Amino acid sequence: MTIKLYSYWRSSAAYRVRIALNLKGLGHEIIPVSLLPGVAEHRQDAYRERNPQMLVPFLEDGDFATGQSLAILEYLEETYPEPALLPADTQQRAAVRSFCNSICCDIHPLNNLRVMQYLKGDLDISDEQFNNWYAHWIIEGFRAAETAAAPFADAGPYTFGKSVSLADTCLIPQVYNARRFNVPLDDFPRLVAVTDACNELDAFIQAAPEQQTDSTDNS
Ligand SMILES: N[C@@H](CCC(=O)N[C@@H](CS)C(=O)NCC(=O)O)C(=O)O
Repeated sequence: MTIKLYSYWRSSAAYRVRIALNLKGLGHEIIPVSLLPGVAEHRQDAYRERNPQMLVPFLEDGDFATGQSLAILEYLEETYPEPALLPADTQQRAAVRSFCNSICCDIHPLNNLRVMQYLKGDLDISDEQFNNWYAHWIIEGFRAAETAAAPFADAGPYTFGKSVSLADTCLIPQVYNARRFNVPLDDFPRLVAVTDACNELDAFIQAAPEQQTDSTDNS
């Protein structure tokens, strides 16, 4: 049974799941859902019936289906445990999950598409105010992420040392977003080093936005 992932090339939440699917070597079909303003397939009936949350990613695995990238990552980890993307040790697992949550729950939602559209559209803020908002929440979150990842620098190239984990699947898409919006990363040398290391791995290369078939969908 083929795994199907409803995805948008520039969706960093979908990017997390694309990386995990590749790391686990799981064959899958990517189904593009355009978030492009004016197209907004994710808000149309056909997609809303599938996922009432009207967000990507959305995963189907046989009869099972779920949205929310963290739920999908945990589902994949439990259903397809090899290679493991969470450490065996309970406390280390909590540390990885805490890192993932800090990105997926405390940074990303503040800079999500619908939030950006509300700020720029309904609240009519200027480009400068928008850029300040965007950078503010990334810098605030990355300060904590840098502090969490820095002690592992001697242990290995990835966020928590020698093994790639769910932390990396969440970090690298957020760094992509930061770069897309020209957020300076000089204060986060460990996060940049981890990103460089991950981006040498085929699983991350193939999951990158520019590698997606819908990357010609301009936004
Ligand atoms: N908490 C959700 C967030 C998903 C999400 O925000 N996806 C974005 C793309 S990265 C989206 O579909 N945005 C559509 C919109 O904001 O209207 C998850 O982790 O899956």
